[in-house]
Amino acid sequence: MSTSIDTIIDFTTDASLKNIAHKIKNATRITNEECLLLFEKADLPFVGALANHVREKLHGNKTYFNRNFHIEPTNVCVFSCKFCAYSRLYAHKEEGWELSIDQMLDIVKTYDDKPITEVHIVGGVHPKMNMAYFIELIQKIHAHRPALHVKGFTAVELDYMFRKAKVSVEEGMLQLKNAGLQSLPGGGAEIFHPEIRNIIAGDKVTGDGWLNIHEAAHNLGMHTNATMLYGHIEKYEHRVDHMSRLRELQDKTKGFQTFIPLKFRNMNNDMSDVPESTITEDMRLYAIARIYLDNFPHLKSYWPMLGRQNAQLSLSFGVNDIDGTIDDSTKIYSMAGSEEQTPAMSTEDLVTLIKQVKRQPIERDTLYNEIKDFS
Ligand code: V47
Ligand code: SF4
Repeated sequence: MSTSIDTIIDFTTDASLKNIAHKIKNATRITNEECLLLFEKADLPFVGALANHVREKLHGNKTYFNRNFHIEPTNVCVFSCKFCAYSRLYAHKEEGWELSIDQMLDIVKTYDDKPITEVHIVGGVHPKMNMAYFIELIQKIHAHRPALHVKGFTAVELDYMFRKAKVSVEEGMLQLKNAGLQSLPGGGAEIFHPEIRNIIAGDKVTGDGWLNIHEAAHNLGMHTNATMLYGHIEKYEHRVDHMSRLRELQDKTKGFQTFIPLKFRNMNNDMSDVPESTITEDMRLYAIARIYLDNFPHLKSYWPMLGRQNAQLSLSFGVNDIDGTIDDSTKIYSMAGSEEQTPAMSTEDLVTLIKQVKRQPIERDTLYNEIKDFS
């Protein structure tokens, strides 16, 4: 059992940290300066107790997962993010893969007799796969299995698609929504601040561009997620800046569902000399995100990248969602050095993982409607 917030308040001698603990107890928002202070000064038990308080107030012991599968249309990409172990430039496309619409539909059909609720489509930015191609894909998936929720395309893919099709962000989003796209995943956010973004992902959509695309989706009533790639060359200030831009947009639109911190993995990429963050630092980040992002309903740890044991641990540090029963088509992390080389967990595995730490496993759909309580 974790320490209660009252015990933490009693035992904290540092006045500014004590004040933050009082704020969280009273459900008062903390400032950016206070968030930075937590990164700089607060130890894991302190932020853990506060985050757990917030988590249990919001969700009790409920821990969500969903049944989904991924389609990765291609790993050929016009961009060259330094941390990416997954993409291949078009000039080396023979080393990569490119799926036709029929091949992707065949993947969808392999799940015909399975109780899957979501397909997650995300991949590299292929110069020849354009908006018309993806509209056709979405329409065909929809026609084949209308109840399947189509969550797809990072703002990076969308930005490229819209620019190539010469449509505005608003017009492009509307066309995809009309074709059957229902929500957006949170990828491509990395670190918004240009000081870092220009170094690690300088040639793709800017932080403002990413936020713009999510805002346009929210304005159409679509829900989206947000990620942050952390634990590389960014400083605490950049994390605070990133989360504050998300909190601000969420105040405006309320369209984000889940914040997903993504731990930088350093294998097979151009940043292999950058050490990975420690597990203590990972858990501190989850906890601080839960404390700071008071308008985000959910905090997700993505087990294929963090590893299942660490994802389980994160359930004590603010996390209330551990994604889904992804099958082994997800290559983005195994290629970057995650311990999950073939990321697949059955529903039973996920339920056991959650129950082992005395939380309540709930299957959800993409929009967090509860499907089944497994407790
Ligand atoms: O944007 C790439 C990250 C993201 C590495 O919304 C890396 O439900 C760590 O966003 N080390 C794509 N991370 C995946 C993504 C996602 C995943 C699961 C669920 C959802 C959701 C979204 O993967 C990229 C990038 O930030 N990534 N390379 C790496 N070496
Ligand atoms: Fe391309 Fe995405 Fe990899 Fe960047 S992270 S190189 S945009 S596949």
